Amino acid sequence: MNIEAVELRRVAIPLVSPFRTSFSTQTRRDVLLVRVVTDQAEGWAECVAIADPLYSSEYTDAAHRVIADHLLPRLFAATRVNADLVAPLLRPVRGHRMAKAAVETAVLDAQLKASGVSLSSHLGATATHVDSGVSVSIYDEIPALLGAVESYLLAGYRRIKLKIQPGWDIEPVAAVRERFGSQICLQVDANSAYTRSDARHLATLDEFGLLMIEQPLDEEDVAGHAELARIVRTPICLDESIVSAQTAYEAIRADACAIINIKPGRVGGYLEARRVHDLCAAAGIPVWAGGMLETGIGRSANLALAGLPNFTLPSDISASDRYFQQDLTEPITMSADGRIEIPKGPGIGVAPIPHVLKELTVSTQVLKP
Ligand code: NPG
Repeated sequence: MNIEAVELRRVAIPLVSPFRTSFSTQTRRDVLLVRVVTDQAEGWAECVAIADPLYSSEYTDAAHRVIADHLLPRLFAATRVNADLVAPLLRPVRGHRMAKAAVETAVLDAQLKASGVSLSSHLGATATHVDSGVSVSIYDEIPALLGAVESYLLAGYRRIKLKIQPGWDIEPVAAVRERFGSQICLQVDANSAYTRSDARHLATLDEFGLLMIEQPLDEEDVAGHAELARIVRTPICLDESIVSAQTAYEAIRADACAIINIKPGRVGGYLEARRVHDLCAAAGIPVWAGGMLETGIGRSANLALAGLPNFTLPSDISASDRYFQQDLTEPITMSADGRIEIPKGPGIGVAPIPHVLKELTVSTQVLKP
């Protein structure tokens, strides 16, 4: 394919309710969309970086700059491009995996749309539906949390993930177990809010039969997670620490995790995400797809990935209405029994609705070779 132009579009979408984690409270999703126009088709992708560098070092403005100033010039310098060539072309630029993932995914979407192949079949998905889990904010009070969990359970979500932090951990977990029983699938996510000295405290979560504790310690503290895994019985899942197949390999070898959350943006794209999946499958480590408040663009692509066979745990892929009153694409919907269908159309299977996109766009920049 020849790339004719790349559009970098900034979009702001209000969230239906504030999303509070141990690192921030988000009330709006600032999205950077990448549209690649080629001689054969056009492709869309969403960069998952958030507005501030609080989840990882990447953030939206930086992703925008690095794509415009460093990634696209490398892509434009190549005579012909396909998705497999993108990562090697961008390799000289260090880090910036979320930015690289967006560029690669837009090229991949264009390529697959041109050849009429869906992303799910390109990646090797074997499932037609994904088990949907929901991530639940930190609240000021337990009753508000219980109200939220109740509404998600009534909607059909198959698994509840509670965001935790020091001071909001044992009590909310105990309250949810007491109110909704031991049958519901429950896990917690700390977004690295704890330190090694909290090991005994975290072990008190063992009595609640949680599916996993996600990323309790700092992203660089792989050895700490391995130590923790010897003290805490609840399986440890890594998110922020896993930025590539290589780091997944190191973490598994170190016995730092029993489960891995795969976020394509965090590992540099869907092709690397598939490598992480394959490596985990070979090592007997189950995986699930993380989410980063994606619009329908990113969410559809995540559904394709989550159809791979080692995605055996419910993913953070909720229906559009969990976050947005109006999604950028046709809304992603969940069945009453908590399953979401994987798109079958070419590429990511969706595209933005033009008038919605226009309404929510904050700025547009077009770059050409
Ligand atoms: O359902 O899309 C979703 C969000 C799931 O909790 C979720 N995401 O720490 O994994 C996380 C968190 C997140 C959201 C992280 C936005 C970074 C940005």
